[in-house]
Formats: sequence, C-alpha cells, structure tokens
Amino acid sequence: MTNELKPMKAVIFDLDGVLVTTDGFHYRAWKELADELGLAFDEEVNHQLRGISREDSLRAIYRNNPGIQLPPDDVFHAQCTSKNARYVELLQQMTPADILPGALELLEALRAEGIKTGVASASKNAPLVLERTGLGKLIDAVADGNSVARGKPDPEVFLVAAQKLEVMPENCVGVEDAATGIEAIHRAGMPAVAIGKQAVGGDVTVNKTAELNIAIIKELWMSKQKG
Ligand code: B16
Ligand code: MG
Repeated sequence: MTNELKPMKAVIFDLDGVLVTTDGFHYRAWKELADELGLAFDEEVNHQLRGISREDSLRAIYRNNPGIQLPPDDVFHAQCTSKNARYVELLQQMTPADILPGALELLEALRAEGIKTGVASASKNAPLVLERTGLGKLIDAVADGNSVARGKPDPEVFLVAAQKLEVMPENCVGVEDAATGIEAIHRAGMPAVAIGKQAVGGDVTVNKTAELNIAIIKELWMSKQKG
C-alpha cells in the first residue's frame, strides 16, 4: 500500500491580529460607548473580545459589569449599531501601513508557490479592512461575519473559506490569534498555527506574524502527514 501525502493547497488566515491590527480601533469605539452607558471597560476586557462577534462582545462587556442589567433586545442592538458606526468611521484611517509586519511577505511567498490564500474573519467589516489596507489583492477568497450564521469556535467560517477557495478542508492550514479561532480551525479538520500565547491549543505557536514563514507552515503540514 502506498502512503500518499496530501498536498497543502491553501492557508486560511484570521484577519484581526493575524494580518492586520484593528484592536485599537475596536477599543476606542467600545470605550466611547461604554463611557456613554456608564459601563466599566478597559484594555483587559478588550482583550477578551478577540475573535468574538460584535453581539458577543457587548454581552461580555455587560458581564464585566455585574451590577448593570442587559437592556432589552432593541436597545442592545441599537448599542451594537452605534459602536459599529464609530468603528467604521475609525476604519477610514486605515492604510497599508496597518498591515502587520511579515503578513505581505508571507502572502506573496504562498502565492509564488501556488498555494491559495483565504481569510476567515468574524468581522462583518472584513471587506472594508481588506480594501483600506490593499490586502484584498493577495487574498483569493474571503469568509466573514456576513457569510456565516455561527461564530467561532464553530468551524463554519473556515469551512466556508475552504469552499470559496474550492479546496477540501483536509488540504488547508488555518492561522489564528484567538483560542476560539484555534478551536474553530481544529473542528474544521485543519492544522492550526497560533499567533501569540493567548491563542492556546495551536499545533505550532509563534509570537507574532513577523515570526511566521512558509517553512514553518510546511513543516507543520509534514508533521501532520506523518502523525
Ligand atoms: P465586527 P477576527 C473579529 O475579527 C475581531 O477580532 C473581534 O474583536 C470583533 O468583535 C469581531 O471580529 C467582529 O467584528 O464588529 O467588525 O463585525 O479576529 O475574527 O478577524
Ligand atoms: Mg483575530
């Protein structure tokens, strides 16, 4: 019996915290809303919001304010909309300078080797971020908060990205900076690269995107083939 090696056909990247950083913009938009509503909110709480949807983020902010009740649905959604309006306003300042160091080089190296590149982001603003930074040119397919019903850790966004890339999940590697995202990648049946130690559970971890290169991804792929 021959032991055929599966080829790696695509690498699917989370967006925020992996290819770009919008943390500061999310923080400012949430902070302004929180101040208006008299809710406590700081950088530490902001950190907990990595990779989770807008609605789950606001729920988490309320959870951190145990004395204050979650408002009725219509008010809650109006608060999400108001945060997003401010966030979108802040995103207009984004430029190619907001691409994380190493991201462009990695995407170009994958392209040069004929490996497809995808994005799997929880953000409904992913298309705007890709457009503002110019990253869209190096991405073959995008799955985001607009294309899925279930957020990470559900695997849907990674599976939709693979489908849009026209590759099987078993031929993909995922890259994430959040633990929920690592779980989503694994549940999609893909090996996971973790960016930063907060992204617990990765098959390989690097401290930042600048430390990731195609050789590390290939090595991970080979080790999974053997295992
Ligand atoms: P939006 P990712 C995530 O993007 C962010 O990390 C998270 O902080 C944000 O709440 C979420 O997108 C939803 O974003 O409000 O723009 O739809 O890391 O999955 O690329
Ligand atoms: Mg992220």
